[in-house]
Amino acid sequence: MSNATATERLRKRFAKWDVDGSGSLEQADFQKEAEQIAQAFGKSPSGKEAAELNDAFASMFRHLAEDAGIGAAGSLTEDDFVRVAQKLMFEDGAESFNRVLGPVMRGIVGLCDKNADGQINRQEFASWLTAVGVDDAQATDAFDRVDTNGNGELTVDELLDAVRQFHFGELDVELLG
Ligand SMILES: [Ca+2]
Ligand SMILES: [Ca+2]
Ligand SMILES: [Ca+2]
Repeated sequence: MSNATATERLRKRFAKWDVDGSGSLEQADFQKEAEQIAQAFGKSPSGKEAAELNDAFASMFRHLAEDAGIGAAGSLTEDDFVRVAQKLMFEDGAESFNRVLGPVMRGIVGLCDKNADGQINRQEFASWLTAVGVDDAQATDAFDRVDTNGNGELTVDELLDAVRQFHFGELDVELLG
């Protein structure tokens, strides 16, 4: 694991999540992010799936804000974000990470899971990566790396592991856009 890679990836994540470009993260950024993700998956930004994803982002933001010592109505600076996200990933461990990011991942899976079996197959994954801007050629390779038990379906846990590994610099598949 390279700590420099991890920090750089968190800074990029911060920049992506700062949807309004204010230089800090607020609850409102995540509402816009949820709407944009829903639209990228061809769903209505005011629909049920977008609302669920918005709730999931809101609960994640509350956790990060609390850890940073600010209220849920406050703003997270880039340094705050990198510090609390690093603590979550490198100190708190997989269980805490999955608890905080799990609802967001389930929300995205809900948008992408066309056959509604709670898992992501190859075809669903290809449309996921298209929605976040990864080309098809990379999708097959990425699927095999995320599908660690090789059963042809991605579970929420396999997807969460992949996000952690991406942020550890161990995997180059960016699932969150
Ligand atoms: Ca912002
Ligand atoms: Ca499915
Ligand atoms: Ca699997």
